Parts: sequence; C-alpha cells; structure tokens
Amino acid sequence: MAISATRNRALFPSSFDPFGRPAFLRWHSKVHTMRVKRRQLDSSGSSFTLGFEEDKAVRLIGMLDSPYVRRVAISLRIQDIAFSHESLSVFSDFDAFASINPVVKSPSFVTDDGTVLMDSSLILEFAERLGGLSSSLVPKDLREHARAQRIIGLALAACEKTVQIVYEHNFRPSEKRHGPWLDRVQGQLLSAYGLLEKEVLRADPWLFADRLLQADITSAVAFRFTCEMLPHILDRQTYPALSGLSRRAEESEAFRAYPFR
Ligand SMILES: N[C@@H](CCC(=O)N[C@@H](CS)C(=O)NCC(=O)O)C(=O)O
Repeated sequence: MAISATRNRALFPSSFDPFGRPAFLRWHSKVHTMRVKRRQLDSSGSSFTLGFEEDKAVRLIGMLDSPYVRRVAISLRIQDIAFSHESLSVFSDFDAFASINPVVKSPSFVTDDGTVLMDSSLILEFAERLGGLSSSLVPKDLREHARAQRIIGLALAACEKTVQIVYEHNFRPSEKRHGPWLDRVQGQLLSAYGLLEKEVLRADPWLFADRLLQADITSAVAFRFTCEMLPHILDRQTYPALSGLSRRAEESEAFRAYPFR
C-alpha cells in the first residue's frame, strides 16, 4: 500500500465536543475518549507523544488528482484533524482499495473505530463534528450558510461534469462516444463555472471570512482540477475571479501540503 503522506498534528483544540456541546458533556464516542486522553496529557505538563492518537488516527484513502479527495485532505488539514493519507488509485490499486472499501469509491475514509465512510461531503460533515465548532468551515449565519452551500454545489457539479468528460474520453472507445451527451455535459460544466464565477466575484480575499472556509476550498479545488484535466474546454482568462481565488488558495499552507498531482 502506497502511503504518500502521513500527518499527525494537534487534535481537537476545541472546548466543545463533536456535537457542539461544551467539553464537560463529552462522554459518548471514541473521539471523546481520544480527546480526554490528550487533554490529560496536556494538563499534566509533560511533553506528550502522539502515539495514542497515531494508533487511532482517521484514514483518508484516495489520490490527490481527485478533487473530492483533495477537498477532504485540505479541509482536515485546516481543521487540524490528524489523519493518515493513503494514496490509492481506484483503478491501478483496485484490489487494495477494495480491501478497505469494497465499493471502491474515492475518497473513502476510515474513522478511529473502523467505520468506513464514502462521499466527500458526508466525510466533511463528519469532520465538522470531529473538529468541533472552533475549526468549523461553515458560516454560522443561516443565509451565508445557504450561499456557501450553493457555491459548494456549483463547484461539485463542475467536478462531476469534468469527471464525466474525462471518463468518457478515457474509458469509452471512441467509436462508442456519444457526441450529444458530451455536448450536454460540457454545457452543464460551463454553466456551473459561469455561475460560480459570479459568486466568487465577492471574495475579498475569501468568500465568507478572513480565512478559507469550505466554499473557498471546494471552489478552488474544483477550478484547478478542471483547468488541469480539460484545458481545451476551460479557459482560465474567462474566469478572473476563480483564477484569483485558485491562485491565492494554492499558495496557502494547506493547499501546498496536498497539491494536485
Ligand atoms: N460524490 C462523490 C464523488 C466521488 C467520485 O466520483 N470519485 C471518483 C474518483 S474522482 C471515483 O470514485 N471513481 C471510481 C468509481 O466511481 O468507480 C464524492 O463527493 O466523493
């Protein structure tokens, strides 16, 4: 199994539990146990090792050329959630991937108690709870939250349409390709980026806060992905706001830690 990167950094800086409850209400999950152990080590004043958490760290499976994997890796990094990253391909490492998740969906994510999750948005929903309120990547205000969800939805639609075009070209024999279908998907892709560009015009430098939140991360990851995969379809110059957001995001520590490759 190829392990491209392993990170274990400070876990759970929050004074809230994964469900946003105050620390003293933590008692249910393994996550709770991990937090308490860490807290005891901290408060004893001794220099602790990360050994306990290393054993329990969550695992992210999938390659960084997938925008879904990349958005999860970058988000976990920004949220300061320790995880190990196993860079397995759903194609060339099919069997190894299947041994972790027989559905072979990338990203897959294994919680500290061995529960296997899939789908980046569901994994990120879990990470929101794991990281606690202080590291949340979601705007608190309801209307801003709705706008963030719209932005993320547009970016994810763009990723999906990009993947469809790539798969159509890479996996379907050329004589079986259906032009009208490809035209439809390309139209949807460009609509998504046209609408996303309008939303991102408001970014200064980020969309909702003075730091990267999920809407920034997913927009920037999506744009980079399509630019890399379909340069003949997506012209960077046509999307100056997205280009700017992408450039700023790619310069950030978390994006550099998990580069597109
Ligand atoms: N909605 C999913 C999409 C994930 C997805 O389509 N991943 C691709 C890799 S980029 C995959 O697993 N492809 C293999 C397959 O579907 O068989 C998510 O957000 O995670």
